[in-house]
Amino acid sequence: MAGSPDGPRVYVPGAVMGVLNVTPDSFSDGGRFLDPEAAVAHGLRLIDEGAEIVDVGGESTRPGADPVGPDEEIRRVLPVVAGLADKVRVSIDTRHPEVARVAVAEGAEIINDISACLGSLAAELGVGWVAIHMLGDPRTMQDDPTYGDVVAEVSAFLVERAERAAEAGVAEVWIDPGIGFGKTTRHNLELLAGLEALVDTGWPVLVGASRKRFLGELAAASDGIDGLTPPDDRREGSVAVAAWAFHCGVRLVRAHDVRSTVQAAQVVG
Ligand code: HH2
Repeated sequence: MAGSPDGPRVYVPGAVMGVLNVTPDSFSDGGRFLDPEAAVAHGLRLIDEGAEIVDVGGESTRPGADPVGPDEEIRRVLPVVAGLADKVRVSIDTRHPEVARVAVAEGAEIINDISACLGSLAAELGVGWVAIHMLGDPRTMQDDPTYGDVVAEVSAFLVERAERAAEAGVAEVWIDPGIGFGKTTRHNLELLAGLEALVDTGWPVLVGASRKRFLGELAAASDGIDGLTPPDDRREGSVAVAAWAFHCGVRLVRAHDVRSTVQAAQVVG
């Protein structure tokens, strides 16, 4: 919500980034959009449902995932970026500079970067950049992640990266606490509880908790069953996190279930 105490209240809803994984092995939509036509059709659906950005990725970064070489990643994402970039803002979800370069040449406007190392490339290419916090790399990040104060440490890391990128000339910098990237369920919940601290840094905040494992764990516990609910069955928790994030001042939520998340944005602003 914006506006002075005496002036009219102006509601500025948060925005939604739709997830489009062109991979065989993503934890939720893996294998569903490997065919470029199916992927572009899904991207168009996400736009219809209200996504302001479609995030195209060609490598799963779920815990334990095997890395993918840049050539294969480019082969997967390029036709999809090309098919969507004149219809919506496309972000390229990659940690590989070669992939970011060709995706931007094809029309991607934002580099969504789990390595948090591609800020100078974003400056060189004149595109936006998302710095995500991750502890280690996807293969090992869930091996006993440890923090003193997770909110303070993640925040300090992101602010340092964001300042460096802005100094290098990136005009659009986002910071993202990296829910699930080297974090236990408790760390994820502490980061969500502390989102206002990230928002208070003044950098626009993006949160991506959609369908992640900790939500499966919490949903199973509330259903009174052992283990995890499957990713497709984590929508309620995902939308609850989105509503909370928007309430805390987060401007962008990355989501598989775009329609429900847009509704949360409209309700909470
Ligand atoms: N999480 C994933 C991928 N990209 N980008 C941002 N900015 N924030 C996130 O939290 C984030 C992200 C992992 O989720 P997903 O893409 O759905 O699965 P996978 O890595 O298995 O492809």
